[in-house]
Amino acid sequence: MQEVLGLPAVVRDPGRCLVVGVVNVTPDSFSDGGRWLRPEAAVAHGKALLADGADLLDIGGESTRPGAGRVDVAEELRRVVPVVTALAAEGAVISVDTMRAEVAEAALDAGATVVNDVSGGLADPAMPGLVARRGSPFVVMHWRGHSDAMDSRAVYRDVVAEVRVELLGRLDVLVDAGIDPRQIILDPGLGFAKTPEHNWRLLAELDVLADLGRPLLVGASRKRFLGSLLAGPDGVPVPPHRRDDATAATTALAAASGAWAVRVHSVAASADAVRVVAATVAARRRPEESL
Ligand code: PMM
Repeated sequence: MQEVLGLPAVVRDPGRCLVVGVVNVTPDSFSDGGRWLRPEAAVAHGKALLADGADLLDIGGESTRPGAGRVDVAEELRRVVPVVTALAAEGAVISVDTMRAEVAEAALDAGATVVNDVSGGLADPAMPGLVARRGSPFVVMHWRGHSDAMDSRAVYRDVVAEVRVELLGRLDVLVDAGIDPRQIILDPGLGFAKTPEHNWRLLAELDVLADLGRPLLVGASRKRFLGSLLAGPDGVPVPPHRRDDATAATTALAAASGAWAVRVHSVAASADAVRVVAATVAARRRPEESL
């Protein structure tokens, strides 16, 4: 597994795919909007995810569901900072899910370690400079524009090849901006300017992206393509909270393809799944020890 500069020892090399638990402090996220909007509820939820086996917590105050508008920066800070402060005090390793340098900086000051930017540093020109200056691990997701426009940009001739090239392009730009490449974690951005077919294709060929020389984070949890897959005869997608078993299946697939981490809303089954994959991989590497 490739090194990520700036991570604390507890999550540096666990010998398996890491599990990142999601804490959305938002009224409108598609998967869990409104449930953890009060800081006390968000903190309690974060603690429950840690108890279920989360290695990191990803805390965000802006919904990126398709069609969503932007939240203003003061409100995003108001949602995120107290929750980061409280969960950092519990010893959690925290990533802040934000496209804004100002929010990222406040979260880092409050105890966050990782910056998770779904725009990969494109939405805020100040983000690359901040990440370079702070030396924080930086999740760079594949992104083609804000949520109100992304569905119209889900056009590819070869989604895997194009996501690969566009992520490599971001890597170049960010390194030119002064970020150490060892800080960078890449993410294919499932559901962001992607149709269900694009998401399945990316999941099927994650190994192509896992080969880019940087760790890969995969966020399939509760996304629409899982809801559509599981639709009943009426064709109605199952609701987000009924997508967790399918999410755990995607965790196993991602871990088996060499993903560094998965980002999930419900942690327990994924924490088991990454251990199953690690044990299987370890057994495969020691054929002389098997009967
Ligand atoms: N997906 C969502 C939000 N943040 N961050 C990364 N790095 N990768 C993702 O796939 C991702 C993300 C959308 O899901 P949510 O609104 O339910 O959290």
